Amino acid sequence: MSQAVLILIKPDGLKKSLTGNILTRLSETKLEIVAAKMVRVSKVLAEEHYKHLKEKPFFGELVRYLQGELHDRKKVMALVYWGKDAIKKCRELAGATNPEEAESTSIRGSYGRITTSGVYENVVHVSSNESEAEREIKLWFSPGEIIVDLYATKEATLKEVKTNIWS
Ligand code: FUP
Repeated sequence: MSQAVLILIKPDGLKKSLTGNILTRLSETKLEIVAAKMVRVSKVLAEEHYKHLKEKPFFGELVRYLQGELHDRKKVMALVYWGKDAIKKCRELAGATNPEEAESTSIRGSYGRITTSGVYENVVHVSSNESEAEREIKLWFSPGEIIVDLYATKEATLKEVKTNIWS
């Protein structure tokens, strides 16, 4: 069954120049990239993304990590991969959440580390299941940024929304 999955190349992955390497690894899955962009991550976005971990002692540091505060790289690369068993395929390539437990040839096993404060710097995020994938994709992307119709949409007329256009 075709599925969508959110992938984030986190600030440590960008700082270590792993983007090309990670995309090459992910291309082994033969999945289709249906959305991609660079994102400057606000505190609100990072907190919402990791809201299931709000009670954890490492939550504050985790939010700072996703915002790039620990790596002087205040951005992440966000992508949506789409295709058969997308979540399972991408999570297998990513490896276990804890880089020390991740299979050594996986992305996290190869490039992740645990900081002295205990946060897993694990290079990539991969949605854990279909409902999380939907929640996360809707959080990171608007419908027009994705080249296939993944989820139901509705028409809305936005009035007085201030935005920048090319001059
Ligand atoms: P995953 O689905 O693999 O991203 O795992 P989680 O949602 O459980 O964890 C999200 C992030 O929290 C991980 F990417 C790293 C961080 N984390 C820690 O730093 N320490 C922990 O003990 C667990 C998670």
